Amino acid sequence: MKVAVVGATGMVGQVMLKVLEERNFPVTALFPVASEKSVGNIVNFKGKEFTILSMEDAISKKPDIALFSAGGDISLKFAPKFAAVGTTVIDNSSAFRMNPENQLIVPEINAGILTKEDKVIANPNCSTIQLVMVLHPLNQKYGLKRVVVSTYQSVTGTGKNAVDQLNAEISGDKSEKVYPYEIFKNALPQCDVFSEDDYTKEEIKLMTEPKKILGDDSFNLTATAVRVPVQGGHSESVNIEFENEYDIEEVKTLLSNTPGIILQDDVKNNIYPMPLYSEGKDEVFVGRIRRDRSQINTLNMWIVADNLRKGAATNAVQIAEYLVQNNLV
Ligand code: 2RA
Repeated sequence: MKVAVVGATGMVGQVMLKVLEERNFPVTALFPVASEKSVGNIVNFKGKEFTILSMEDAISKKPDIALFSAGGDISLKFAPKFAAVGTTVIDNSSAFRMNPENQLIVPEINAGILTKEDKVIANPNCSTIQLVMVLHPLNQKYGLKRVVVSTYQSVTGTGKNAVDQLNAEISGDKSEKVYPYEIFKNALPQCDVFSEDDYTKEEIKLMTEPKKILGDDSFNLTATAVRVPVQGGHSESVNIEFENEYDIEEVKTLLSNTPGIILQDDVKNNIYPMPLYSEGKDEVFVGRIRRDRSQINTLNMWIVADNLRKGAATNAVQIAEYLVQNNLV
């Protein structure tokens, strides 16, 4: 497969290259793409050096697949140009996610809807992916009625500059300013910019994308997204009201048997998911599953995943693997 990675020097782009290598994706030619100022620089892949190309040069190579993680404006401008030369684009930006023309895919849930005609496929938001990985089996078994999610999101979700701000503040340097406030020893109830009804764009993604992925508009969903001084992954406190009664042990068994999920739930031994230990892993970790005594058919749980991997790069590569395995590219 001829593969372009657009945004190859960014945090997600770097992880995309790493995951392509780790999973031995059948890359016969690699076209790393980054901003004009990076053209000509070198990226390493499978022990070889590859020169960063301009967007135009990469399009002219007519890759089979292009993995994008370079922001919505770049995706809107260039994804259609790649598609026009026959490339299948898997886009990690929010540009196409809620467009009815484009599929929004978590392979374990809805890859089956993909066809050869899907030339620009949207990769969901990181905090959405880890949430729906858990909601999907539960929805199938018990039916979702209402979901309340509060996130505790890693600074890696904002990018390298935010990681630099946190590390600088840890060492006492408060000059870096990606966020409106210091992030060290703090929690910012703002991920991305504020939008309609005083929700942030991140919260709106969490309230809309799951319904498209699950193909189910029948349940209610509300979210609060918070940035915390963490680097390993996003954590989510989730309260789920089902349409029907459930058995807590049955829920744990169901999730434990769901591919891509690892149950870490043994509070007697202080076993529960934590972002420090999810970093670099591809699974979604679930724990603290407990009945909500304030409301029938309702439970609480805690979900953690590496937002750069299953939340972005790994999910995108898994979509590419599905396309190859099913002769859709
Ligand atoms: C964030 N989910 O964490 C967004 C984009 N990666 O900032």
